[in-house]
Amino acid sequence: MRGIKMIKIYQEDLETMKRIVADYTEQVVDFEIEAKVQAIITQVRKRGDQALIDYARQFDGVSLTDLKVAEEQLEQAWLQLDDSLKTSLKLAAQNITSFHELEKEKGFVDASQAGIVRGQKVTPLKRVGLYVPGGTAAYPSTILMNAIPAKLAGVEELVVVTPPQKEGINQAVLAAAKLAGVDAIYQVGGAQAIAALAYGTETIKPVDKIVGPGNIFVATAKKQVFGTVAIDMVAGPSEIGILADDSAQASEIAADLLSQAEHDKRARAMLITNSLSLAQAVAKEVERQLVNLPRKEIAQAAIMDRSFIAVMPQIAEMFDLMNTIAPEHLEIQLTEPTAYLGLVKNAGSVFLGRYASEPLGDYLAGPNHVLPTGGTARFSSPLGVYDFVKRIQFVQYSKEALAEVEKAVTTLARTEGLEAHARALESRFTNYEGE
Ligand code: HSO
Ligand code: ZN
Repeated sequence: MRGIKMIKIYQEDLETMKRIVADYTEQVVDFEIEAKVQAIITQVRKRGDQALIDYARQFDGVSLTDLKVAEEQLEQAWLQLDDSLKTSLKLAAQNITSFHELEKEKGFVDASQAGIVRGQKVTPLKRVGLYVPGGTAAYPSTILMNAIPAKLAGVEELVVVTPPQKEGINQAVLAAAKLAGVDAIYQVGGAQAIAALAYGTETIKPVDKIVGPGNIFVATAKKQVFGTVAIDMVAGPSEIGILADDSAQASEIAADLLSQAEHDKRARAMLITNSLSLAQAVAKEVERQLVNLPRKEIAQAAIMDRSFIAVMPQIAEMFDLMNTIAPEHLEIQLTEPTAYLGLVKNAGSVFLGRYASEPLGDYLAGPNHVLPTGGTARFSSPLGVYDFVKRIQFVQYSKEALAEVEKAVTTLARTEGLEAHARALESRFTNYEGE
């Protein structure tokens, strides 16, 4: 079975496997694109709306009279949406809302020391921009996953930018935006959209944070405007890692691997198992199921170039390797899956057991589908309500409480050579006037 040319099966020791998976991680910086993006940003800053209209003609082949999509169009899109799609979107929105409600963060006040009040308050960002890609990658589900947490956080103004389309903007996207409470949609895409959100034009007001997926131009532009505004993360191609033993069904594992492989030629689908017979059965199933997929060309490239099965005898080693990979999605298809949750150190989102097939989470279980990729789950988290708020801290001291710490503060200040700092404190007790 090792002769299968489709998905590689490795039977190596842990250290060798770790070296092999490291080779799959890519980091690309394209200087040519960096320069092009910089030029576009400069044009938008100089020429505002007119630059956006010119780029729409040049890049999208669309002559725009209005950058903003009329409110009635959103309304219409929702009303005219197919009933079963409406019901599905509503159910998804409900589950995403109930899950993300639980992420809401409260501030605190600490008055446990006499004469001292300290605290932290949580405040929503005022304006947020959400980038929605054009064409077939314009996913209504992604609008819900970004917009719902933003709205729950209390963001005042949430605007969507999306590339103008000759045939008009995807109706399902407009409908999802309406359902999620998006405040305005502008027809502008690419690096120019990111520039408009960061710096503002006559029509588009500058935002505080830009979120949402996009192509290499969008990702590069987001990196370039970071600092002027906040950004979410720069998402790479989708990934799925599956840990399975003999209790799993090969056809189901193969189907789940393919679900992420169909996203992108650079997507990664990885199975780590302690069963050679499962590995062989999954490889066969992947090949069999692939032939019938509408997006087989994309899925096949991902399976051949970027995916693998690793057979490892020990469950502890299986987790060790998977934690090194830090996959965006992790399925645990072992007997008693929940018992293993403690061994998961690095993953974006975990799917436990046979019935938690990954696409369930892509659409409607409730956890977010905007997740860290490319190993960044080592240090970052799913998109959530907490990404749309900031924290502000405060203190209040009585005169007596300040007197108690005066010496400590002035000592620290003078050690740092900051005399004015020390005197500011002392001015509460000593009058320097006329000195
Ligand atoms: N699996 C994708 C999200 C998505 N799937 C959107 C379907 N639509 C990235 O995690
Ligand atoms: Zn997906």
